[in-house]
Amino acid sequence: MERLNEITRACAAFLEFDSIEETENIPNGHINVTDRVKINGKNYILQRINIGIFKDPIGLMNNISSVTEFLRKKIIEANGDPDRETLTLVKSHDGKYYHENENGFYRMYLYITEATCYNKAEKEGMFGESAKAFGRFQKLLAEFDAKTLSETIKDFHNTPVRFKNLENAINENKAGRKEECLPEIEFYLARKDFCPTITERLADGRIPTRVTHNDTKLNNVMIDDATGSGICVIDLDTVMPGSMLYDFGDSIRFGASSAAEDEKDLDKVYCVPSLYEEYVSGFLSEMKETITEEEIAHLHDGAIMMTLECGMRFLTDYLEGDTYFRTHYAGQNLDRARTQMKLVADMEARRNEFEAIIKKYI
Ligand code: GN1
Ligand code: MG
Repeated sequence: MERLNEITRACAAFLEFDSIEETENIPNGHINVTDRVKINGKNYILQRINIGIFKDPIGLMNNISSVTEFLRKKIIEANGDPDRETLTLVKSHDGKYYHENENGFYRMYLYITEATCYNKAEKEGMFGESAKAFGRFQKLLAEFDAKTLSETIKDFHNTPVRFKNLENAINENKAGRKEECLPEIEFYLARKDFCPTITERLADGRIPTRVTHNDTKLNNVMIDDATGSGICVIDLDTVMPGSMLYDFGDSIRFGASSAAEDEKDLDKVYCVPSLYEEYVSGFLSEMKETITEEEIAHLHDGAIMMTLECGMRFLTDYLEGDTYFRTHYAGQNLDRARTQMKLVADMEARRNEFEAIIKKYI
């Protein structure tokens, strides 16, 4: 009941209604709280933004409104359907794209009907469709002025900084869990020299800075129920200047894995070559003209880097007492850190095999 009161109160800031017809919590994300709500016969998405993590939520909402308005224009120019192919924010009664009260900071989107988010590629071709959607997203944003975007999380994909954070968490050992995860600590610390591979190339310009999504999990694309194509990229909280390698890499990390992010049986966890190939094919079909030689040369590093980085973040959070990522059971962050380790080791060991796949598409 308390939850329903919270939701009703937040929704009333955006819409006029007598009562909410339906609510459904959408448990996919690890950071914000997301619900589908049905009001006056129409579905919406209500999100409570985690302002402990997104410390400048107004800057964040300015990013999202300018990015979605830019995309809307591009989609209309291409004769697409802007209500389905990009997110549409709902204005509050105060004319803002957010609402804040004692319970939190909220935003509302139109709900995209007849489309679904998946945590695993359930059908052949689905992962490739997500690749095209993320590729198209990045291509459409190529002309977007990166200087107007605020950095919603500082050093988000700065892997050397993430490495330092892990070292600090080990030294501080706040939750007293260090002794439980010595092999995991050793695994991540051993990869220190690899961490700056992308950041140092971005810094000296060998790799171009682009406007990127930075959180390209498969479940951040809506797949059209009727056509099976990736129609809309969602979760725009981390759209910021970055590297194409981040977007490629994070997709592979999550979507080319044989198992869930928190699978306990590590024998089940590896990087699936056929899925990797589907993604490379779809992504490069959209990015062929813009990708540079240096980016191609480091594409597989991108996949390893994003997996390594995410694993370090899970382990850091475990050592700090699970304060960042939402967990559903004790030890989940350690399980997550372990699957990422397994994936990193697999992608390192089979580098030649994966790089041969990339070569086929360039
Ligand atoms: C978080 O919110 P969600 O679940 O889409 C995280 C990503 C991680 C991901 C790991 C803002 O994404 O960076 O890669 O969990 N988002 C933020 O599953 O930290
Ligand atoms: Mg997210």
